[in-house]
Amino acid sequence: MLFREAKPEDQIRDESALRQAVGDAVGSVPVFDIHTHLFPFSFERLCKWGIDDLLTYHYLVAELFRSCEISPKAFFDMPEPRQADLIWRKLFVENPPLSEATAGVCTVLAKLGLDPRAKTLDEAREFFADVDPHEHLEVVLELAGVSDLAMTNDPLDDQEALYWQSDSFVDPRFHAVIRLDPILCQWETSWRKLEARGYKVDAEASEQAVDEVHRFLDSWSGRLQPRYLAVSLPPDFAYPDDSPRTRLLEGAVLHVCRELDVPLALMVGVRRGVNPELGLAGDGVGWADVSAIERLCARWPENRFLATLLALENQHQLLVASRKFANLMPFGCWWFVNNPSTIESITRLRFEMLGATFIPQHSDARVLEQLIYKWDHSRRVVAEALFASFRQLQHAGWFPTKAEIESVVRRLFQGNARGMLCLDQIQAPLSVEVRPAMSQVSDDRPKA
Ligand code: HDL
Ligand code: ZN
Repeated sequence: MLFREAKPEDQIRDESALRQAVGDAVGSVPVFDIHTHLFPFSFERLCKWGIDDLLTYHYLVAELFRSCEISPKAFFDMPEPRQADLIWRKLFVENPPLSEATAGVCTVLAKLGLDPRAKTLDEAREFFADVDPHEHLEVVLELAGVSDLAMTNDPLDDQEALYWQSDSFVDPRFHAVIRLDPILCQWETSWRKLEARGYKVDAEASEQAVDEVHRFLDSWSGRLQPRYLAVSLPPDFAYPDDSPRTRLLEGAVLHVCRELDVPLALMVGVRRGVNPELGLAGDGVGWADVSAIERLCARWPENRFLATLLALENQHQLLVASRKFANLMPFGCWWFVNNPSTIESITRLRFEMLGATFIPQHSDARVLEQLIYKWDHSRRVVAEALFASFRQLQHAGWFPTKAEIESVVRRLFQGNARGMLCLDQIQAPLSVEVRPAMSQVSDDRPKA
C-alpha cells in the first residue's frame, strides 16, 4: 500500500538524506529469519550456542584446513574446546580474520563487549560460562533485531523426535519447518526408518508407501505446526521424472502443503559430500536446472514455492522464473552466496527485476549468536542495494517519503515472509534499536 498523499515536503530529494533514511529503516526493522538451523534451549545439545560452537562452525572448519597441516581425522578426534582453540589461533591470531565467517565471529564478540583480538578464548569462555541462557537469548535476538526465526526440523531424526514427543517447550518465536531431505533425497535408506516407525512403506515408493508418507507428514504436522515444508536438492534435480521423489512430491508432499496452506521451500544446487572427510564442511555446489522449478510452479499453481539456489550462476535464472510465476518467491542468499559481495549483486538484481517482491535474506544460523553477525552484515549490504534503487527513483523524478521507505523495508524483512507463511502481519510502527546509518557505513568504505 503506497502513500498517495505523499506531501511534497515529505518527499526526499537529497542523496544523503535518502541514504540516511534507508540506512535507518533497514538498520531498525525487526526481521523474520525464514531459514535457520537453530533450536530452543529446551532441545539441549541440539541447541548450539557459545564460543566453542561458534568457532567449530563448519565454515571455519573448512577454512582451518587451508591454514593448518592437521588432518581432518586428527582434528575431529580432538575435543571441541581444543578444536576451537586451534581454529582461534590459526584463523584469528596467526592470521587476520579476513573471511566472512571469521569476520562474523569478530562482529559477535565485539557486539557482546568481548575483545575480538584476544590471544586466547579465556575471556570469551568466562563470559559464556556466566550467562543465563534465557537472558542471553533475549540479548542475542535484540542485538540481531530478529523477531521470529524458522527452524529446520527432521521428525525422522530420533533424537529430535524425542524432544517433540516429550512436548519440550518451544519459544513461540521459533517456528517449526519440516525438512524433507530424508524422504525426498534419501528414500533408499529412510523408508526403513519409516517402516520401523510403523508405516507400511517399501523401497519402490509404491502408491501405498506414498499414502503412508502422507499420513506420516499429517501426523508430524499436527505436532509441529510447520510454517512450511523444505527440501535441499542436488543440482541434477529434475521434475517430473520417474523417481520416487516425483511420486512422493506429487502423491504426498504437495497435497500436504495445500492442506496446511503452507509453501514448499526448494533449496537447489547442493552436492553433498564432495569431500566426505570434512563432514558438514564437505558439501559443494553445482548448477541447477531452473526449468524443473518452473514446471513445479506451472503444474501446481495452487501451491506456493519458496526457492533459493546455491550457485551464483543460477540467481538470474531464478529471478526470470519468478517473473513468470507469482507463486514463486525467491528467498535469501544461501550458504556459498551468503557473502557481502554476492549479497549485494544478487539483491541489486532482485530489486531491478522484482521490485520489493522477494525475501532478501535468511541467516542459515546454526549457532545462536551467529544471528548477530549474519544480520548485521546483511542489513548493511541490503541497505546499500535498496538505496541504489531508491536513488534511481530520485533520478527518475519520483521522490520517496520516509514512510514509503519504511513500508518497503517492512515488506522485505517481515511482510513477504509472513504473507508466504500465512502469518499475521506485524502492525507498524516497527523498530528495534537503530543501528549505524548508511552514512556511517558509507564512510567506512575506502575513498575512491
Ligand atoms: O541444507 C541446508 O539447509 C544448508 O544450509 C546446510 O545446512 C549447510 O550446511 C549450511 O549450514 N549452510 O549455511
Ligand atoms: Zn540451511
